[in-house]
Amino acid sequence: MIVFIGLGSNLENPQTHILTAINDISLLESMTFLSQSSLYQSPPMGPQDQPDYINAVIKIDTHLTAHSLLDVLQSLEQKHGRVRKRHWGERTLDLDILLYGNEVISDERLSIPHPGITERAFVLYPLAEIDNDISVPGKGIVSTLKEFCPLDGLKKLEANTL
Ligand code: A4P
Ligand code: MG
Repeated sequence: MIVFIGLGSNLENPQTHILTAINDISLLESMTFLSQSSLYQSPPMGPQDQPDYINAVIKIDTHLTAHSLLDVLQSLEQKHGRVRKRHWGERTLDLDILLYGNEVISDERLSIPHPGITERAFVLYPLAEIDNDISVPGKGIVSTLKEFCPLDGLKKLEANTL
């Protein structure tokens, strides 16, 4: 299954958290790393008294079910010292399953496509960088969705390596 994963961090050198997480994911036997967007910086969505975020999106191929993939990603979040504080609050590493093929999943653990995709510049712009023609089930094509989504201060970073 082709899967897009959104990465976000705004604590303890966020750029390093994102890049090491991408590297960790690329080494996992349960998935094949296919491509990644640039890193992007943006002001926080939600509580404003927290640092700017660094975000990126990666594309992988995996045989894992969406729920097993979530288990793997959550243990990676734990490895990066993630402590859940407040909703939409600061975090060392946030891993969201944005798209799982063309599947629509809605249960107590998973909402796929990720409900925030269409309103979040820090998700849509990196997705479009990987592939403008990605389809978000029930919502449309990424390039079109992007036209209706203001940048909200999103900036592409030049340095994308450790
Ligand atoms: N969950 C449901 N669907 C999914 C999915 N598709 N992928 C469940 C991953 N997890 C999913 O996650 C809570 C639960 O969501 C998980 O246990 C899983 O079962 P969480 O990350 O602890 O949730 P949260 O932080 O309380 O809320 P939420 O809505 O997940 O936060 P977001 O959407 O991750 O947003 N500003 C900028 N500029 N950039 C950011 O990346 N991120 C956030 C957090 C806030 N502001 C931001 C950014
Ligand atoms: Mg999350």
